[in-house]
Amino acid sequence: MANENRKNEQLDTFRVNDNGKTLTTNQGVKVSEDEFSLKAGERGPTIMEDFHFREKMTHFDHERIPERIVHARGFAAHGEFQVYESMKEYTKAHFLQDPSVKTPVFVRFSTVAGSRGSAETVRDARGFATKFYTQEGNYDLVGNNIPVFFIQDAIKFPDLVHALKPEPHNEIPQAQSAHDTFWDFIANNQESAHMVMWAMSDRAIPRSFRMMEGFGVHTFRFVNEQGKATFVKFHWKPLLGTHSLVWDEAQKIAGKDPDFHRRDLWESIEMGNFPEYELGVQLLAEEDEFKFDFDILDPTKLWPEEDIPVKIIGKMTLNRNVDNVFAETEQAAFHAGQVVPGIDFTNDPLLQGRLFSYTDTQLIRLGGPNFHELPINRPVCPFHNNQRDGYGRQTINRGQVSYHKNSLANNTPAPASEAEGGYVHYQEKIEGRKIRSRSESFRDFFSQATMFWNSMSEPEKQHIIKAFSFELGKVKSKSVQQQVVDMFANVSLELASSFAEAIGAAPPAGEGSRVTKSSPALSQLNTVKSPITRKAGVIIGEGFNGSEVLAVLNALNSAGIQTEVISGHLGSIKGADDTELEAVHTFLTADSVLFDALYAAGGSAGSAESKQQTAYFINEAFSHYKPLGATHEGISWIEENQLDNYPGVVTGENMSQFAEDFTEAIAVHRHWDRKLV
Ligand code: HDE
Repeated sequence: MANENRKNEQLDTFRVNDNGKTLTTNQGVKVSEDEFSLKAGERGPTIMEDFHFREKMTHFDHERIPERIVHARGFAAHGEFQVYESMKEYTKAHFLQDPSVKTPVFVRFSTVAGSRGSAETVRDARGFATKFYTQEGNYDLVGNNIPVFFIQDAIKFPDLVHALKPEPHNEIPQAQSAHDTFWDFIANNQESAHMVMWAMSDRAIPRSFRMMEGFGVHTFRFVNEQGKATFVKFHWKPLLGTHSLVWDEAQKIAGKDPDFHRRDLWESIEMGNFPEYELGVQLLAEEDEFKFDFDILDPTKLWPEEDIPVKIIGKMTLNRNVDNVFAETEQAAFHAGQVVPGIDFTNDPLLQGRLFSYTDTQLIRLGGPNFHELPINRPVCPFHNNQRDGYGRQTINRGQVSYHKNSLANNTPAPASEAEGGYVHYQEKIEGRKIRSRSESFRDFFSQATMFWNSMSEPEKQHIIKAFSFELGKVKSKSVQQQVVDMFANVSLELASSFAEAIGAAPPAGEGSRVTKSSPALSQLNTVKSPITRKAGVIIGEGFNGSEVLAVLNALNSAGIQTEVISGHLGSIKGADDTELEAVHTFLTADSVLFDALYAAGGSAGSAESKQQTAYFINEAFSHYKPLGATHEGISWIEENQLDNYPGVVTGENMSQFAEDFTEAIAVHRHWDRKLV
């Protein structure tokens, strides 16, 4: 049976529309006055018996809850998931059996380090947490946009996060890893090398939540009806491809629009441009567990896609924004340990620790053990057990019995057998001594970090060198800087020498790496290139060539590109032939960093200030390798700034040809072959 609207129907029973209603207290008593507290005389003191004032103020005083210790800054949307073909051979998970079943999902994207109000385009990993409301209970795939992690054992997580967060003595810096304690942790916990390479790469500054991959990171298990297990790694692949910002742009957006990523997601969904991601799995037979030169339980390692292909098994579409960010996004409680029959864990020591931490954190964050009753967290299937009471309990469990086993209720609620859908943990044979140590097979910290480096294109390598140079350039301790240089010499001498020079450190002491392996799938240069949903700013002045510019805009729009007009003032801008275009931005309210491309469409260049601003916009977009287009008088704006004749700069007299070429240039995303002078 299709499951598509169950979550929405369930949420609907909690939705309230206050619009047009009479103001009441929480007790339902109509309020006669909401501007003046009850006083003893017009100029006298407020009186305790003012129950409306007391209730309003008390509620306000308690409106904040603790933010998430990590991933505090996040944004979410609803959607649905459908499998392309039955995965019966590998898993009995119900939501992965039938292509006609639509499973409701709720996805929360996040940064990791920053506080709840921090900017969104900072250099950081992004959380990609998906809650599947399946008919067998909730399944949470709580992943990141980077396929590996900093540490191998969960016991180090508090240390990592303490080092990453603002330093405790002065609470600086916010939402950044560019400071001493983070890099001190890295140099002294060298298992982090691989993830640091990802964090210094373009992956850590995504263009959009809609254009980043997601990874389950750990190795999980699929278990089929026959009880046979297969190791599995989960991937989300965005249909729009994986694209990033450039660092200078990311930092500027953090000031110009700290909500850049949530705005992008919100607006795309409102416009009907629903973000889509395919679910991929890498499958590995149990008997192949030891066939690799890394341990498949080590979360600092990925499985190269060229060795173990990603099988695409389904698609998720995000098609509905939340009604209320606090009620849904903020109160959503994800947990890596929430699984359904057919999906099981492995002994990855990072995963094992997560299985404890996620429930524990909700207890403080959401104030007690009943967070599963919050509308966003409720499963869409029935749930019955003997758990009772606690803060904020909403369910009214009827009857006398709240224990198992019992006879007074015929021993119900009763456990289900495996055949009836009861979750039975995979019976892995375990032998060993209790020991605080790490397996030797987890010891190689650098080979995959080098593989990542080897897989990068030249511009991506340059970005990584710059990122290290920036981050370590902010580190004050010379000793920490030098330790990091020496550490990354194990990854690549070229890399370590380059940023050592940039930060004035001694050349690296190490010998470099002998690893030659690379994995083309890791380079973003090989991603899907599409103009769809890209945003082009259209700089226009009074008296522009109405019909021709409109023809260009129509052609761009039909190619899926969004166009927004920027001019010296807001409102109507008149073309030479009385055509009108609505300027929705001025040079004051917008900035080139907020667009994927700029189109200089001509008309009067306007005041000296407008001319200067136009030059600033196009030069900045150019320096961020963005496509630039120009027609009519716009061509001279480009020429005056000597930006013509560069890759990705398109000028044209023939409008349909121009629109076609400009669309192609936009699809490329960034023109790295544009050598900046
Ligand atoms: Fe998390 N992580 N984590 N994490 N994590 C949390 O749970 C934790 C790890 C991830 O949008 C917390 O509800 C430990 C890896 C996401 O609500 C907390 C360890 C991955 C989110 C927690 C890890 C993640 C969290 C904080 C090391 C990628 C946001 C608030 C063993 C696979 C979910 C909360 C959302 C959130 C603990 C490592 C992803 C404290 C102990 C690896 C996407 O429970």
